[in-house]
Amino acid sequence: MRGISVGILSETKVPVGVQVRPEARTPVAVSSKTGGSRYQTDEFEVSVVMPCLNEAESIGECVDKAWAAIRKAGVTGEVVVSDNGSTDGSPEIAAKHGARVVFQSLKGYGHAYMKGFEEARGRFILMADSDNTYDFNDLERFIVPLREGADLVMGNRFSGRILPGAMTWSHRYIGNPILSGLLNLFFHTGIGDAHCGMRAFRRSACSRMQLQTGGMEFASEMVINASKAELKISEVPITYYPRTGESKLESLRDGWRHLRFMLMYSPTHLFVWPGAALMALGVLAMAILALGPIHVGDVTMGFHWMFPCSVVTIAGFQVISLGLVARFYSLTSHIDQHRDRLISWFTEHFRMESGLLLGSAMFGLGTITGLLLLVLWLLGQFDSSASVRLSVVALTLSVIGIQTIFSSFLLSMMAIKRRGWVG
Ligand SMILES: Nc1nc2c(ncn2[C@@H]2O[C@H](COP(=O)(O)OP(=O)(O)O)[C@@H](O)[C@H]2O)c(=O)[nH]1
Ligand SMILES: [Mg+2]
Repeated sequence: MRGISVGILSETKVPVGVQVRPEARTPVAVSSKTGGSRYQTDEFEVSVVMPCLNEAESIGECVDKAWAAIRKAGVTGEVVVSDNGSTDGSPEIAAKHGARVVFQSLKGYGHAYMKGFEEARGRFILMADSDNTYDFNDLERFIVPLREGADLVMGNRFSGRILPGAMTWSHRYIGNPILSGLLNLFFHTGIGDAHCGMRAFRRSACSRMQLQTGGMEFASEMVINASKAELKISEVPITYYPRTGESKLESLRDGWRHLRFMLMYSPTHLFVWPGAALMALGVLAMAILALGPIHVGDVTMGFHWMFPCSVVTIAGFQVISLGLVARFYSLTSHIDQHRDRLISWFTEHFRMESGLLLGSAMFGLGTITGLLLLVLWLLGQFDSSASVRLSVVALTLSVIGIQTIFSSFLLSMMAIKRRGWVG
């Protein structure tokens, strides 16, 4: 049934918390900073939300199909189309076919969806592209798991079908597997098709996903945040059809945006593990070389090799320190409230004074050793190769000591906000 008024809404730059439409049944608007809905009560069972950017060739058909699916499923519903810059008359076509068109002033796929979710009034939201790639008849398959308690239902094109011409070879065998693989490696979501554009979720779960990104990386953010918020996620196999009209996705730009988002949402993977690997490599190689030259075939590796090892060790330590600061930052600034084992251990055991003591001990040991070597040199008893080896170790220790002292201060400053006072 099409029980609601149809038409294009003007751009809604109303302050949050203000009722936007005059309809008697419109519930009171509430805050919706994170992609959550502005409506408190469920007006319909399902809101079908579509983002649209210049899809004049397909939008009308998609809206018709969405309405047909709502009727077929026998549920109450609405079709919301979110536009933020079409120049081909798509919004007018969508409205003519019975969609409620909402406008977003900010550009991008993510922003369009956030506006659509904000304006949705269904108990469940089904989201899908407006390019004929998804079959709205699948609506019921998405609603059933939601009715049974799932919070988010993801379509899975790989366990369903991908029709010839629907997905490019590079997306199917390179882009999607790499990005989905990294997503699951970093965030353990277990989702088979993390970039599928057809999904449904419980509207009340929307604000728990804390959605913020404006571009195509929104698709990753939703899956990652839903998983971090421990929402109940299920998957349904679906069919993916060839697109009508031109794709708005730019593979390299958007692939990078997904990757960048995943890295920034996981400081542990971005900083801590690579830093730890660098440092372990540097320390190990330096320890071996400190004992004397090593021979690899005809090549002899003397103390000169300790310089790059020292650089690698210091770089590794700096990256780890930055990683801990980044992790703390995401905790205190509420970017990521999830606590993995590393951060739990660290927040429990880290004390600024311990960091200062450890840093001072390393700095002191390194500096005293350096001074002793200086005295030996002044006395003319400087054995070049053994002393240089020792001085590289001493310098490395001093630099790491200084870094430890100041990183401890910085981490404690960040903890002030979290715990009320330094740790
Ligand atoms: N409103 C709006 N919709 C967008 C934007 N970018 C993409 N879309 C829509 O989002 C859906 C997905 O984009 P599409 O080009 O199909 O990307 P693909 O499915 O990854 O190839 C389509 O319905 C587009 O019309 C945007 O910046 N604003
Ligand atoms: Mg598409």
